[in-house]
Amino acid sequence: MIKIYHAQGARSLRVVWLCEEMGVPYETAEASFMKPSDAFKAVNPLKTVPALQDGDVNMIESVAMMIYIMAKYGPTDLEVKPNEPGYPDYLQYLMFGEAGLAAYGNPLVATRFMAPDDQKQNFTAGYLKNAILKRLEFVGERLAGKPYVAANRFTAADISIAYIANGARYAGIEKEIPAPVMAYIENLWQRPAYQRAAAVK
Ligand SMILES: N[C@@H](CCC(=O)N[C@@H](CS)C(=O)NCC(=O)O)C(=O)O
Repeated sequence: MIKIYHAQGARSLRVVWLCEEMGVPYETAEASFMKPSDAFKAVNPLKTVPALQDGDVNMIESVAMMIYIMAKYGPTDLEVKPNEPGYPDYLQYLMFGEAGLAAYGNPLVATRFMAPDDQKQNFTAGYLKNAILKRLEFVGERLAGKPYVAANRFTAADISIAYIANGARYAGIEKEIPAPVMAYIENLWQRPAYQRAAAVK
């Protein structure tokens, strides 16, 4: 069975949510980047959350894990196929959720919690915050009131993007998420599979 090294509110939520949507069996194991267990470090020497084990397979990138699970345990409508018109948007937002949004959050969170007081509001922190908010404006404009970012249906790209609500909370900028994007995410949070995933400790 798939084992997901998970911490509530971390990017492992993407993977747990996807499994819940697909009905793929999984188990979770505790993952902490502050106090990593030996088992977790053995799977992910970087100690970033999540990590995944599936038989001989070890993975450490949440979006790649979603792609792997859909390919191995699908088919699923959460994936958009190359012959569908929404495919370019799907690919773009699947990646954008991490590379264009959440990745900017890590140094911002680290600065918020770990930098000396006189450096918490430095140029880089301001740059990162603006980078995230600018990209969220872009998502909101592209959504233009639609409930999903690609293919006119709920897909893994929405799971990828929606994680930024958690990242923004850790970064202390959750109140600045543009209203149309927050409405889009809150609508996704109504899904029973999301609610089951969010409750997994
Ligand atoms: N690109 C990775 C990022 C993983 C990541 O940075 N996870 C956060 C928790 S959500 C973490 O472990 N941060 C601690 C660190 O970067 O050392 C992914 O999507 O899985």
